[in-house]
Amino acid sequence: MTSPELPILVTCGLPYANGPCHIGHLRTYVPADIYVRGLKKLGKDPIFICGSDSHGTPIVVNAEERGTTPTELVTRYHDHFDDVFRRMGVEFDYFGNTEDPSNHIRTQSIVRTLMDEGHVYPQEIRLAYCSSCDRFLPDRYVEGTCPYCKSPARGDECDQGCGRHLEPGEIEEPVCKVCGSEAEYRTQKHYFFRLSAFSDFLIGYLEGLGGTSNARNYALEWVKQELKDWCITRNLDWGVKFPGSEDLVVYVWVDAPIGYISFTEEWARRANGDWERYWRKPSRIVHFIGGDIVYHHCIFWPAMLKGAGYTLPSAVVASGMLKIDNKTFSKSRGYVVWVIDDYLEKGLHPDLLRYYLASYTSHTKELNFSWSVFGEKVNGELVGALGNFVNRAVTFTTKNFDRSVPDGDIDPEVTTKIEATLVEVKEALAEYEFKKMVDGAMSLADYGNTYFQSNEPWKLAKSDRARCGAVLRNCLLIAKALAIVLQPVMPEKMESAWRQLGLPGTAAEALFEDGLVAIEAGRKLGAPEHIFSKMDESMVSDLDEIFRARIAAIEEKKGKKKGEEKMSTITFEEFKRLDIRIGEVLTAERIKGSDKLLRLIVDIGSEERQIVAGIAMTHSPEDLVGRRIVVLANLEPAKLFGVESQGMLLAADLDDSAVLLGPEKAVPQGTRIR
Ligand code: B3M
Ligand code: ZN
Repeated sequence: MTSPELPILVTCGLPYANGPCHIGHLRTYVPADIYVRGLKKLGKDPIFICGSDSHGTPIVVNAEERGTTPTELVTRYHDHFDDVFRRMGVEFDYFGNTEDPSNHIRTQSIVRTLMDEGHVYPQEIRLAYCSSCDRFLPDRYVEGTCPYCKSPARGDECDQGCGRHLEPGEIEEPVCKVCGSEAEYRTQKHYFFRLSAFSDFLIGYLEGLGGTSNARNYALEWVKQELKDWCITRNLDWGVKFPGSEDLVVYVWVDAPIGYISFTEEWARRANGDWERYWRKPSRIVHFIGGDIVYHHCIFWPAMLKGAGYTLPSAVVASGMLKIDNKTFSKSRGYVVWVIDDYLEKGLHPDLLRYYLASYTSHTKELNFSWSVFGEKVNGELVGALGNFVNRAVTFTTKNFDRSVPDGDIDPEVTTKIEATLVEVKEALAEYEFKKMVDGAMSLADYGNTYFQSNEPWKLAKSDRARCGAVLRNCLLIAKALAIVLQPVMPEKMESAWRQLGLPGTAAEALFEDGLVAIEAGRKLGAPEHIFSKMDESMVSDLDEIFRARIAAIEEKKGKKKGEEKMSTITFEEFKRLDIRIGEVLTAERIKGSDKLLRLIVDIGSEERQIVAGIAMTHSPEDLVGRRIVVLANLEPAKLFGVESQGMLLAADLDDSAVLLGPEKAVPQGTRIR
């Protein structure tokens, strides 16, 4: 008796709907998409589920800082991620949102079950409380010191030190993130998930867990140390209400993974599917996640599923770190590549980045992104090896055989090479080794080039037309096999190859095994075109320049800030030497050749002065005339754009714009400021 195949569900970690997509995100999503496409090529029928994570304190804090609502913020970024994924060819069957009603309902149902089963208990705990803001300070609302390694840490995570998850109340020397005052500790009733009771279960479960060894091994180490019960409630309005409580929501790490279930339900509703096949019965669930959320997926999540009676994940696949230009990825320091602004909007094809992400290194190792390596990969591997081979096979056949596939036997050696490639590609998929998959395919492309070169079809065209035809038919088969094995990695580009080969249907529908089936003689090829185009050096350096300019700008700004902090004191005598006065702007005009500078004539009481001010970006000359301003009158004159400035206008330096200072009420020009 053969057992029926298990239904397969693949998910990706849910991006926080809290900021734009960068290539750090894609390091998880692109390989997951390749995996799903690969499964389809094995004849399987997986569903691929993801969605945005809309809860948690960072989103509330961010919305507050931007003067908007969490709903507005998460809707915007939900749409953004949805758009980026489509444009990058990451094709989810359903992309949900943890704020959707179905996720609230499923989360509350699971939490109730856990309570009914005795896995959740109430307990009074000490929590950071800000008396000036008059509120408890959940997670990101509080900063302080990590109790384990003493590094600066934030509420729920030691992000700069040991990386531990911190439970509410654990952080030492808490300070309110909103108002900066020292927080105190107060007690309040919260709810805990009895994680400690799941140790034995988890050890057994993890030993059999598939996926990448980094996920399994880290998790096993943690479980073997000691598991603490897990506080699953927070003092917040935004989130999924804790059942039976008006002022508590569940911790974001409860309702976020439950999104995997509720999104499957949403998918089922639309696709006439059955979500319980995946979550209530034996199935194969594969989670693709970033390496920093192994704890949540290998410990919290399976314990919750076990406690509530749902199907357990079969595999957790954790991606390695991302570096940008060999430096640790960091948005705040500018070591980031934004998918829309820095990549897609620059006219770069999504498949090139997909190829880079898959082929740079093993999925669990550190991936470095740099524009120079990007350029080399595109030019050397895609244009030089793959594109060149397909193009040679197609154009040569077009020219010499009137666009139709010639007759002739397939060389056993070619069949063997394709078979070996297929074996390697399938193994690679099973091991979640996308680099191995691409390397296998690219070695077939190299083989193709060598085959073409050594058989010299351009000579055979004159000396042995039959053999020439056979060689080309072999080449076209190799090209077809390449289009199939690389379709999961570069879906659009490989459809272009498919069309050129004149094949019926799409490269997407083809199975791996079809890579061994020669194209029938007589079939008409499509019009040849170059699949990839070369990136010239100036394009690569322009992209690199954008990236470098951003880092430099950030460093300059930071340098400025530091300068401000370090300013030393001056004496009153020194201060008295500054001649600061009220002035009135008499005339104002732009300075030719400069976007930033205005030339002002200012009446400072005793005389008129010409002052050059860098405010043209924020102020129009008309608006300045007649205005009372503050002038440093005895600053040494200096020439700016060839115009002498005899003093300086004072303004508050707000990021990139200047906010002019002025007197509180009418004061005559020339009045001194002390
Ligand atoms: N929203 C993002 C992260 O920590 C977080 C993932 C949730 S997966 C259920 O990478
Ligand atoms: Zn406060």
